[in-house]
Amino acid sequence: MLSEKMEEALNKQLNNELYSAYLYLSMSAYSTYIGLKGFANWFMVQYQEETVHALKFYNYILDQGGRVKLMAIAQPMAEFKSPMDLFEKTLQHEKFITKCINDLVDHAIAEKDHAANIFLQWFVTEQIEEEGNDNEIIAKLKLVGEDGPALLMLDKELASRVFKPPAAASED
Ligand code: OFO
Repeated sequence: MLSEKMEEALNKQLNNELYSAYLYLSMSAYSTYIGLKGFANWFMVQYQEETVHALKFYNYILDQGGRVKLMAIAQPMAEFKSPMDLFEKTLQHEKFITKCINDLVDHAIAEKDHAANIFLQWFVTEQIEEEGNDNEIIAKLKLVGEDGPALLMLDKELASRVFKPPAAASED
């Protein structure tokens, strides 16, 4: 069972996750446009992961007898300065999402909503991985600098990322 306030907060996060998907789809398109197909693949996988995150909120709200209220998704940015800019903006966005998840956990604890708290723990762990991935790629981009061949090697590495649906994502 969900309180009205918790239902509203979870719907807001469902919207945030859909925005995340939209943002990374935009970044994927930009990467393809500038000739970095590996970067484009990385962001396309990220887009798919965010869609799964959104569906987890969608399913959880319904499982708890709540109402899903889909809201307008904000327009994501389409222009970026460089590959480094893409990942700095990605990290910045993921830090925002981490704060949203932490606020939701605080909310669940304050309401003694143990089910929501347990549900949200998956996202707490996921955010550690998300920020870690971004920090790792930013560190590599710092090493690459202005070196074209090194950038193409990193592009090749990012081309190998494969979408793996998290366990039971379609049901949870
Ligand atoms: Fe990027 O983790 Fe969801 O939003």
